[in-house]
Amino acid sequence: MRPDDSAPTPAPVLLADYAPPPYLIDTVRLTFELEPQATRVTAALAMRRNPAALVEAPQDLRFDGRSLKLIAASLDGRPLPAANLRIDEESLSVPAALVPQDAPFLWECVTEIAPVDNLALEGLYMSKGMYCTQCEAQGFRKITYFLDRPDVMAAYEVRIEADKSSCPALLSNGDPLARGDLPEGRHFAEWRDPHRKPSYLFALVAGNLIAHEDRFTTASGKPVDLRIYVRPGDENRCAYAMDSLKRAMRWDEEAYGCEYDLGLFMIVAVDDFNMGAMENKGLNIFNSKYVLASPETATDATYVNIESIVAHEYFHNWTGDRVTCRDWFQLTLKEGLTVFRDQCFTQDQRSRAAHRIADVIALRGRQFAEDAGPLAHPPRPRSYLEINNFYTATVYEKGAEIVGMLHRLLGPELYRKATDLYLSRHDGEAATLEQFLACFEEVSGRDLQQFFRWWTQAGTPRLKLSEAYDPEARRYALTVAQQVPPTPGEPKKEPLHVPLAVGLLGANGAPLEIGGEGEAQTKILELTAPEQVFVFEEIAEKPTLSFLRDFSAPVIVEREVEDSERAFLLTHDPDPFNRWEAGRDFARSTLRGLIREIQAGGDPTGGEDYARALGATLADSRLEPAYKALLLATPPAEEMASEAAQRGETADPEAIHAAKTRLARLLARRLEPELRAAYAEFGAPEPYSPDAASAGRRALKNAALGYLAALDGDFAARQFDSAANMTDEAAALSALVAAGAPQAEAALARFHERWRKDPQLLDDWFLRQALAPRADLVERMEALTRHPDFEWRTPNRFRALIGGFMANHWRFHAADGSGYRFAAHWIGRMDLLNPQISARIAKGFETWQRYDETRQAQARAAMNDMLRAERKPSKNLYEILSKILE
Ligand code: B3K
Ligand code: ZN
Repeated sequence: MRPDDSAPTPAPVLLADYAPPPYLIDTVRLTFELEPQATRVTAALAMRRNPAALVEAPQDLRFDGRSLKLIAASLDGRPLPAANLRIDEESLSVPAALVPQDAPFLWECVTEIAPVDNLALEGLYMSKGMYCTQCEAQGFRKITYFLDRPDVMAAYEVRIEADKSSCPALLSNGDPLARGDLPEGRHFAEWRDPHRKPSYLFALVAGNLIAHEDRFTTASGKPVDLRIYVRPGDENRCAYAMDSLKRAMRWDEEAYGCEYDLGLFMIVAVDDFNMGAMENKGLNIFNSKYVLASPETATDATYVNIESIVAHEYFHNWTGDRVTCRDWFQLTLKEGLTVFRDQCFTQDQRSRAAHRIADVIALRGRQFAEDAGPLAHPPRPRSYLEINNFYTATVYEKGAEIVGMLHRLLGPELYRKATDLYLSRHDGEAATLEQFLACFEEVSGRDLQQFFRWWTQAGTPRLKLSEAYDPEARRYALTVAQQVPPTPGEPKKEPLHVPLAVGLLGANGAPLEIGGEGEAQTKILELTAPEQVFVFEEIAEKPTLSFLRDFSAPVIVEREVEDSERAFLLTHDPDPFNRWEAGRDFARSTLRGLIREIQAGGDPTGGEDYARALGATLADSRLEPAYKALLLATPPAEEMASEAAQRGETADPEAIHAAKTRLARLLARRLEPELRAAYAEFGAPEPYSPDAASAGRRALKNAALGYLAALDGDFAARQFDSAANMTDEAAALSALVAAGAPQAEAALARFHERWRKDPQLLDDWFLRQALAPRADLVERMEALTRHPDFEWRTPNRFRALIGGFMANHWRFHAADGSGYRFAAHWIGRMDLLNPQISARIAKGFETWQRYDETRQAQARAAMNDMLRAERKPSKNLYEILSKILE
């Protein structure tokens, strides 16, 4: 189905069209005269022809530039009259005849921009009186005319001039050079970044900011000043981010041999930000919610996020900044690799099993859905209309799994050799995935060309298994077949190279000897053919298979097993991931049964077996509290809908909701003694510490509370009233709201009264309500959008209420289409201001084909409405919705 015919159809950018730039920029000098309405930017670029350009004939000098007012331009000091330039909405070109071809030349230009009017938050904009930038992917062209592509790398010098009283802090990349006063209450600062970088890593910040300071000494003894800049009043909420930063710096030295390379590293917290954070060289800019934390205001989950995002952005200093991407199609080269690095860091800092499980839940929830729907694309896409639409779960999380598979196939030593080679060989360069993989091939002597397909082919592989055991021959044979279903634009798929970590268990639950690693006897099998048989000899008894341990590859395993086998693995599998997986699978099969019973009408009866198995694991003293908390969380509605789609069935939001409610109540009743015991054991007040063990105890206690709240609202209300930290307070509030307890309203009112001055907690207050399982939720949402605190232009607030609502599976997919219409109305409004946010949130519609025809018609109408020509949808939103509708 094509969207409305009158919608615009912009031209796509193709990977196949990549050509090196005709010109290069060696150095950049920028002067900013900051004014909210009229900031002057003077740029001086030392340039030359690119000797590696493919075309011999002189080329026009074409700069990217958007929404710029050109004041003056010159080449080698000679002014260029406007009549000599071709300027359109996206660029400025100087005819080839005017551009020196045999000698370096100097391009200078003055442009004017209005940061205060920049509500798209891309380029130079203002957030609560402070100037800041966001240039990735193509925001620099909204600051000055430039060759705004990652393979043009230059050394930068920056001078910032601004009002001294409103902007005491003037920051840019690299090292500070000079600062001083200017007439009329203004002052200046100069910065120099010695490392060549692409324009997307440029950053500038100016405002009333206070630095929380610390110091770090690198492995080779170089001192580094560390500063986290925040608004006055927030400086006592930076300690955890700083501590995370220092741990990340040390970890990167130890795990990758990567040392920091400047004398200063800065982080700035900004309230209005399109995403989580940004890795600008030496000057990371963060969404405040991933910097600020105190026990009273931040939950354990926030602490974990801060730790991993601080680490992620810091790790980009090598994987992204020192070695960047040749073009935006290679985005996963820096993002997949850096996510893999931050995941390993978190696992090392906290519990390996619990965080591997959390990463897989996130991958399945977001990436598998993307890979199975109309927006499926390979981690290295072949075309885009708007690159900002490709900061996806596929590029990031599947990209990380791909690097993880390389780690698994080669082992830790060769993996490290390969990354050492990659980082030294391509230091200061803009690289490709081919160059990255070549390093792995070189150090291992292996041919990894088939493996490369993981980056170029979309879709999640499906594996089918069959087992045969021959007691006479003491032989066990496992046949694995792989198949990738077609995805948009890719009808035919090639087989992939898949590492499969497996183990076999005997009837007593002990691992069988199969020549594998460690006590769990885990063996890595390499699947490369469409179908392959793996034979295990000397197997004395019919084994139970533990397949895809630690989730060794991002695949879907299609295998029907009995609940008794799930219960057996849930008790015995020595691989903690697979043990949890058995429990999750058991929960899914239980919910499936309940859904079927509900659809058939009458009172559902299922769930008793699952409750018994879960009760046994809760009583198992060998398991960590954090792990038990994970086992207690039943699959979200989204996972059940996605599973129905995988089986070729129509997802039924009403039945899923009813089944989940029924199971939660059943578990609460059947496991009440165990849940109360867990609550009593871990519920005693203790001074707050964000460490993993304490967080794990709180997680189990609050998971228990979540169930018990459905039986006893006063129980959760008591915790809400007496909580000494935000983890306990927010958990109690969520439990009350999720259980629809009568005490919920009073708790929400108190929470608002207590925290209305704190933007992050106000976001949370909106989010909790958007997630409420209430039949009348859309009316409630309409009222919330009229609430004076609903500052909808702020991305965090918009994401909390509108994005939160779209994550409320039951209500967003309401049969009457009210959820779709509500979301579409707000996405359409946001699109006029901030297309990155509207397009990202609109992805919530991507699963519309899983549902019945009535819902599909409602969703289609809502999407077509957003695309109506008179609404002038942005290129970002157009690309997402037209693909979803196709
Ligand atoms: N590289 C940035 C994301 C930029 C998104 C541009 N729309 C943050 C990160 O991945 O670290
Ligand atoms: Zn990143």
